[in-house]
Amino acid sequence: MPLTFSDIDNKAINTIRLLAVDAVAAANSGHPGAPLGLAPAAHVIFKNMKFNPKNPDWINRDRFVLSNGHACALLYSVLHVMGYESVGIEDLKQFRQLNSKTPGHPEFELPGVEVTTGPLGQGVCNAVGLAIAQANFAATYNKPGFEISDNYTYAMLGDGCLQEGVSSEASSLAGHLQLGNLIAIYDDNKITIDGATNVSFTEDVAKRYEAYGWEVIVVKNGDSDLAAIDAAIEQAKKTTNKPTLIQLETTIGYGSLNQGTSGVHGSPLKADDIAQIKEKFGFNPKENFAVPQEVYDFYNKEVIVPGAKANSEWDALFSKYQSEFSTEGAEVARRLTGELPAGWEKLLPTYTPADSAVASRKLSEIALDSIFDKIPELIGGSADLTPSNLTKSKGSTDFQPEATGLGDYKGRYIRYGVREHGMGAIMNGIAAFGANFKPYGGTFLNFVSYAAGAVRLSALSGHPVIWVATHDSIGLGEDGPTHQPIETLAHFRALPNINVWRPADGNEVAAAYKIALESKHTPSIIALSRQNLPQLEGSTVEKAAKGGYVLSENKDAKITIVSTGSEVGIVVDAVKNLASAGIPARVVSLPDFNTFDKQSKEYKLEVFPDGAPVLSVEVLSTFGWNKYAHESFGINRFGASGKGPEVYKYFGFTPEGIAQKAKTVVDFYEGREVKSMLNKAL
Ligand SMILES: Cc1ncc(C[n+]2csc(CCOP(=O)(O)OP(=O)(O)O)c2C)c(N)n1
Ligand SMILES: *[C@@H]1O[C@H](CO)[C@@H](O)[C@H](O)[C@H]1NC(C)=O
Ligand SMILES: *[C@@H]1O[C@H](CO)[C@@H](O)[C@H](O)[C@H]1NC(C)=O
Ligand SMILES: CC(=O)N[C@H]1CO[C@H](CO)[C@@H](O)[C@@H]1O
Ligand SMILES: [Mg+2]
Repeated sequence: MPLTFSDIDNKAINTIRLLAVDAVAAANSGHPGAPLGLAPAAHVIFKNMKFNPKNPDWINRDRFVLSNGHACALLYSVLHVMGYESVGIEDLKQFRQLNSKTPGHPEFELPGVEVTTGPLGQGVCNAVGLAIAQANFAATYNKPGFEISDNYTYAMLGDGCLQEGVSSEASSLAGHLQLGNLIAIYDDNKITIDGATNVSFTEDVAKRYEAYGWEVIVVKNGDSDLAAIDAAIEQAKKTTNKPTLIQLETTIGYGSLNQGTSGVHGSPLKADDIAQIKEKFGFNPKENFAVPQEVYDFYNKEVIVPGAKANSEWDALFSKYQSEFSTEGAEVARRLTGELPAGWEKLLPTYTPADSAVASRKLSEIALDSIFDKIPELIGGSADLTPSNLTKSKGSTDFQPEATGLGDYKGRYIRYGVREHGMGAIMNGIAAFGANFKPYGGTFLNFVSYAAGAVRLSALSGHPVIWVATHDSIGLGEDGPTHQPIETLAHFRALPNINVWRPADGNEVAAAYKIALESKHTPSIIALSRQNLPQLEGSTVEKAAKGGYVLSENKDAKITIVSTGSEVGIVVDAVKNLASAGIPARVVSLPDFNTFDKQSKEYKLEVFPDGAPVLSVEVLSTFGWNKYAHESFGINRFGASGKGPEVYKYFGFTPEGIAQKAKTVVDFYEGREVKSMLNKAL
């Protein structure tokens, strides 16, 4: 049913506009332009949405994503008037101040903010992930008469989001997937920071999105035609087999003396401009952060009360669902607590040295296969490397619209296509949906870098997504330097809050999955080999789960060799070499720096004690290893194309080559006092 609008709607919209203007003015920093242009659309969207500000985590709420995150003064103002306790009027006054609840761009932690946005292009991809998660959740659990999951993900995005390539990746996939639950509102104001968009952006966006398989609706007067905005949303809601892009023509900085120019994009309005805009909108120019009581009352009646009612009706429905469908009901209830099925980790395979050598990408496939059926919140996929990175579990079917005949929305395997960055951003959205969704996605380790923008946001927002990153070194061989990672691990190890695993054998792979899946706020990259790796003497899941451990101890060691992944087995052989040359050595396996760094100092000093030098061995950049190692043997150049074993030999990563480096290190440190690199003040 179409909504009706009257004077109070305009007063409410102008209240939101001026709250944003005042917040930016108080901070003397921020972006007033987009909030002034988009307040009408935000108002109409939130009036259409089903959500309960008193229970922001309600699983069946509609989601709203502000992909143009610089417009967050709009979002904070909206959350305030909609009754979110997370944003009081004081919080608006503290906009952009140190440790306020209203930081410079929206952050996931704040109730009402569905995803962290600001890096343009990401938010709309997150919205695609939210829509995928909703479709999967609904298809998995809805029963006739029990629609425990329904409805919409809304996203607002600007010119910048549409210019960023990542949004094209996700939008193309969303069209293919026929995500009718996704409604995106494009702020077509023809302005970015550089001025008019016609200096760089003259494509026909509507045609592009139609070509992706979206429904496109143009609204000519987004500044004031509330009925047209509402009609567009109504139509978008009715279209259930296509996502919808509403191309909304707006005026950036609507009401400002500088409206329609880039001058209002990212600078506070001047005092005289603020005075005139308040008068224009019928507000007292002397008052700041004014919210007329009738506006609060209006939103209370129109949005807050109905939202609370919808939530309590859903609660009643869900409790009937639980008694009617006890298995599914218990499963949903468990997922909502964020706990994995009890004892799931016992399903992970373990290995002994008697087991045969296997590529760790294959070990990863075996691990995923062993848990996939038991963990319904696992939702996998690959950026077009399914057969070679082995991410598709035997039990899985494709997540596809039924109409394609390729699968259905119950499917838990997503064909992302060759779209690593889109995949990363979509996985963030899936994780942000809640219901304990655990997305994982496969690609070559080297191409995780393509998705670095999204990986950084996983870490910043604390989305525990998992990258199954195969072909993790020069060991991939013939594909050569374009495909062989060198700096990749150093880069991601430098990122806060991410586990970067490079497991050496089956037990270490199991440990990586155990920690990755148990993580509630930390993403993981699991770097896996193409080549076969032996099952190591001395490895256990428990030890590897500490991130680093002594694989083979030697009380008389003159050197510790620390290594990761495919080189650990070679180091073990090098140590045998050294033993026959009379040089005792110990071996440390360090599959994940971040997990190891969290162990006690006491434990870390047991692994890296004073007394003997530490040599790191890894066929990647040595950058970062000096945290643990006195000396490093790695590759600080690009790799080489050739057969994997030959490339290893070429760079000297053989038992003999490593033993030679170790001897040089032992000779150099002979007679010197050696302190552990971890034995430090800070
Ligand atoms: C990935 C990324 N690149 C650059 C920026 C800096 N930036 C912030 S807003 C903006 C212009 C965006 O234009 P548009 O989306 O049209 O927003 P409007 O000016 O209409 O508010 C830019 C380049 C950013 N936030 N993210
Ligand atoms: C939204 O909810 C209504 C009512 O439950 C339902 O009829 C409709 O199909 C839902 N739409 C989507 C896209 O889930
Ligand atoms: C570009 O857009 C600006 C502002 O909308 C307009 O004034 C100008 O004429 C346009 N230039 C061209 C070449 O289209
Ligand atoms: C589960 C799955 O898709 N496994 C495939 C992995 O790739 C190999 C070949 O590279 C196939 O033989 C498997 O069927
Ligand atoms: Mg713009």
